[in-house]
Amino acid sequence: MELGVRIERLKPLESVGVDNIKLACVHGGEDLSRPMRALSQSAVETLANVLSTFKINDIQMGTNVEISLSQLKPRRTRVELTFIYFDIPFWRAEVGKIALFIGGIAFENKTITGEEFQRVKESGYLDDGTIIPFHQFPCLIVDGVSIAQTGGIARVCGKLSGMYPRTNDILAAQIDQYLDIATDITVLVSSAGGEEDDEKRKTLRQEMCSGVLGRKLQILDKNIADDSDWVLGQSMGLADIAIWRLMGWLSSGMLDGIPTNLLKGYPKISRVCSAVDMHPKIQEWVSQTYPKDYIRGNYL
Ligand SMILES: N[C@@H](CCC(=O)N[C@@H](CS)C(=O)NCC(=O)O)C(=O)O
Repeated sequence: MELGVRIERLKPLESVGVDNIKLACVHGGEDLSRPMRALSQSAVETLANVLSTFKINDIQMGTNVEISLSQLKPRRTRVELTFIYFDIPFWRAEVGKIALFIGGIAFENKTITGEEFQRVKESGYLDDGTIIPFHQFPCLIVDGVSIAQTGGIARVCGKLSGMYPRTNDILAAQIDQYLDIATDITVLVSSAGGEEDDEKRKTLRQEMCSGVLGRKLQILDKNIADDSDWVLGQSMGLADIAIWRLMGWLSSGMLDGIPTNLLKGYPKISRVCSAVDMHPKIQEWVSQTYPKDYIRGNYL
């Protein structure tokens, strides 16, 4: 069941949250303001987290926000989370980490060195005995259970943070499509990394840009919404974050053979990347966790 929350009053502040907006709860035309007041503190916090993903300009008096009732159920106050990845902001880990950050959910950030990675590839365990299911990263430990695979991790983090629906299967599948195309593109581009000869690798990537990679980007661009800043819907979501970081990597100039103007010709991908990059929560995350001179990409 979806619950409509109407924004009744908005103070002109820079961020959106339950403190600076007055909400009215409506469902099917029925005013549910009283039950709204009866919501538990953790439900109100969840609501605030969902609302904080909106840009201030997207929210006005009378704005209707659809929120799944399950998102408003009090969630467990404490889940022990450890995110394990390399010390780089690659999309595979960033999409989950940023969802937790936006949701205000604390997690331990564990980085793995290249030497330990080689041992994990062999054994499937960290040096401290933590299980790494498929000998790959990222890996998320949730209350002692090791979870692998970028998509699965993103979904868990999204559910905990309210950024991935628990009851809307269609929206969930739509989000999944973009996580999976991001994986397809990553696998495609990474395939050239196996070529040890520098010149041949560069040529392979150049050919990709005008060939298979260009085709994928064109198809992705075509599938992005026309009427919003975002890939799907009216607020930033997991799909946007995944595309932003993936394209940031591809257009950063760090991959020999892939030009920094890669996104020229893909206006909707560019638009999404710029919108994510400017989002206040992303700016906050970047300033807290990225090296000062880190090139996040060229969005044109
Ligand atoms: N299917 C996995 C792939 C993850 C992956 O390839 N991770 C890389 C590091 S970014 C890795 O661990 N590679 C080592 C290997 O595949 O053996 C996912 O979606 O998370």
